[in-house]
Amino acid sequence: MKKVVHAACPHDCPDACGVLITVQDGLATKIQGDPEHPVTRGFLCAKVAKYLDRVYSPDRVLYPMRRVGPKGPAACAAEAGEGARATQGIQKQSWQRISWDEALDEIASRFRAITAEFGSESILPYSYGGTLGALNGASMDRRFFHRLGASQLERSICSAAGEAGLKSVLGVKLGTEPEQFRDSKYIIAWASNIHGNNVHLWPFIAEARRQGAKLVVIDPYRTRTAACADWYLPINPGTDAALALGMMHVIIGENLHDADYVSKYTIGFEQLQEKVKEYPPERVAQWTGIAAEDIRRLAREYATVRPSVIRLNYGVQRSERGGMATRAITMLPCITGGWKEIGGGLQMSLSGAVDLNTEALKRPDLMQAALGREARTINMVELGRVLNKQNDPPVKALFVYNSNPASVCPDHKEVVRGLMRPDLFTVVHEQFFTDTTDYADIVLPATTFFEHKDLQKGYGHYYLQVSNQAIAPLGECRSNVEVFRALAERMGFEEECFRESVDEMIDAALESNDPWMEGISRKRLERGQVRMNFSASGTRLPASGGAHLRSAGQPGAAVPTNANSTPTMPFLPFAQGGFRTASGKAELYSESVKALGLDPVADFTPPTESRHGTKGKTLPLELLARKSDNFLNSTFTNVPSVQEMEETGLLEICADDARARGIADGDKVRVFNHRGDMVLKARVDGKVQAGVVSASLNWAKMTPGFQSINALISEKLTDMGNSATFYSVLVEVELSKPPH
Ligand SMILES: Nc1nc2c(c(=O)[nH]1)N[C@H]1C(S)=C(S)[C@@H](COP(=O)(O)OP(=O)(O)OC[C@H]3O[C@@H](n4cnc5c(=O)[nH]c(N)nc54)[C@H](O)[C@@H]3O)O[C@H]1N2
Ligand SMILES: Nc1nc2c(c(=O)[nH]1)N[C@H]1C(S)=C(S)[C@@H](COP(=O)(O)OP(=O)(O)OC[C@H]3O[C@@H](n4cnc5c(=O)[nH]c(N)nc54)[C@H](O)[C@@H]3O)O[C@H]1N2
Ligand code: SF4
Ligand SMILES: [Mo]
Repeated sequence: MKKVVHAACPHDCPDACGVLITVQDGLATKIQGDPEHPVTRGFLCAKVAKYLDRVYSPDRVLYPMRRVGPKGPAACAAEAGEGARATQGIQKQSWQRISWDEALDEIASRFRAITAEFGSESILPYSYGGTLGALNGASMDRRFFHRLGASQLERSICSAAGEAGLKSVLGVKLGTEPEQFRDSKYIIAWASNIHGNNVHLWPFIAEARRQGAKLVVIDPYRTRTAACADWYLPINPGTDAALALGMMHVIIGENLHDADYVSKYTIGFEQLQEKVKEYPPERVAQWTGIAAEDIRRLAREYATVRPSVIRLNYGVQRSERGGMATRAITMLPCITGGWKEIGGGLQMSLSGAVDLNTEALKRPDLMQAALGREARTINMVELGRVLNKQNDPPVKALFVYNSNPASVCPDHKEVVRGLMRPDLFTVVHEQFFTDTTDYADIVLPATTFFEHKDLQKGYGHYYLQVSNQAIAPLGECRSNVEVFRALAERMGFEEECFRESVDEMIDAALESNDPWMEGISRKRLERGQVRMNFSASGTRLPASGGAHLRSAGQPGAAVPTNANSTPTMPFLPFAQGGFRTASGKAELYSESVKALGLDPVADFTPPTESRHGTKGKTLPLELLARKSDNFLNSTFTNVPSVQEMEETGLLEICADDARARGIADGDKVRVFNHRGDMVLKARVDGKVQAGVVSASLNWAKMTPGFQSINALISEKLTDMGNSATFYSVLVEVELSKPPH
């Protein structure tokens, strides 16, 4: 029997694609994009187009496993007498298959014993972006750990600094919808690797360019998007706040701002006007490496070629002062009034539009009941320090799911040292034998999105979806929801919520007072994507439509995109104010930012670990430890057909910096700082400027010496949001000496 199942890609990606899975006699035979999805429109990125290879990979974890060999990847490889290839064949040497009953019993009894001796907060859950599904991302797991009284995890490794910066101005994570980029005349991709990380925005940009729009890219790395831009501005890492302040110096100084919008909908303009006087283009040029004349031109074009829109992505906020940088950039459309126009404004995260009932999903009240107070919170970025130094109480058990910290977490060597602790009981729920399973005591097999049902929101568009289950779980795989349900039962937790079905949980999540959720039911979502119900809220809709509405023949009229969707009108969240800050205005001056000890307007200080920073004299090069275009953080790195698309193990360096060190393209080089080192292959390809080098994230066990590039990254947190500082790192590079 053949059927086509509607699903949604759950990976940590703004696009949240609509997916169609063809199933023949219980076997998935084809994956394709859902052409009905108005944003992702029928195509998938190259890696997910190969998803059948991932689902049916011979390397999947299919059964619960108990460790029998020593912890660590070296042990696994040595035992197998082979190189450090992450295949199940090698891994099997360290593992013994056990039943689910044995696995659950062992986990429950260890958790009980640890709680009795050290308290329940010595148990730490560790999860992040494996799936963004509302249920398998954060529901039964949270109920379980709340009821257990485990430590809470501050999940700030990715975007917290930027979210705090954005919200300090807007009060909410909303912005320009991707569909409107086709109506823009001036598009700035600011720290935004669109072809790599957000590919479904590209067709809208291409459409705008066919109608004469200009694309500007601001990025220290010459991405594929930068290579095809009309204007590429390489910027020194971590200096974006200076550029935004410099642009506002020009815009305000030349009276190019929208005085009417500013007076109606913002507060703090006078203070901003004073502040930007400190940032004339000549001064900003010294930090950013962008010529003063270019800064002037950028500011003038941005303010006058309209509509203009900024696609701001998370690259700027992985920097020590990333919150402030995001804050300063977010002010730009607030002073130009760009928010009023279809195709104007700014997009970073749009996730604030979907107000799921997270209390019902996560049940934080269970923690109160268990402990009589909030459990302590541990920042996921600081895992290395926490495992090695935290003592009040020490972490004695770690439960990892939806994450691969032994690859993705800063200060990799400290993380590994912690994971090697013989007294640490580690459970990893995974689809594959990753870097982190190398340190697990118990590995549990996890389903992929083909094998379970979930509710899927996106952060790069305004559509909600249900991802239906397409095939039965492989082997003995279980979803996150089912694992924590089973564990709750083993622990004797009797609350009704641990027995809720998946459909009941979806229904509970959708039960929300938010008018934008009106009329959005599970039944509708099961058939396909549904746009947030903006028309239910009294949000101002424009009197005359954008180009796409005109081409549909009815200016300003409702245009249904597909039978299952709410009619779509361009959504302009801030056309008439509507900011969700304390003042209700866009806050160019913010008391809450001041309360953090930061400049209440905005300012620029170079990151300490940068060439202009206080540690700038210690090492000469700034490292961008980037993501790969064809992987998703550390996911997909082990799938052979995906590996073929991505060259790994490179250290990209400019010709001058290479020559000064006697390095030629293809040489083996050592990149190092006081935290760690890694041997990579030099690539002199013009992607980075002098003073900057780049290397990308991969599984540690795929590289010689089992190192992740995160061995060079510090645990230092950002100015806002306690995020990681992956892009504020100083290093040196030298020719690698042969071992003998
Ligand atoms: N193919 C692919 N897609 C992905 C991911 C992936 O790993 N691979 N990861 C997913 C995840 S988890 C996320 S959070 C999103 C992230 O997607 P993005 O927000 O795009 O994040 P990054 O790739 O970290 O950074 C974007 C760009 O910022 C640049 N950059 C670095 N430092 C600076 C700086 O100081 N200033 C400026 N102007 N630019 C800077 C980088 O070179 C990069 O090209 O993408 C998601 N999508
Ligand atoms: N150097 C450097 N480091 C980085 C970054 C960078 O740009 N550079 N990016 C950072 C960012 S933005 C992020 S978001 C983090 C991402 O860090 P993580 O969230 O840890 O992301 P992944 O590496 O994708 O690992 C997710 C794991 O979850 C597993 N998984 C997928 N679905 C499920 C499921 O349903 N159940 C279970 N149990 N497991 C599942 C996958 O197999 C995968 O191994 O990495 C950060 N680390
Ligand atoms: S990873 Fe992103 S672009 Fe690729 S299929 Fe998933 S949502 Fe779409
Ligand atoms: Mo991320």
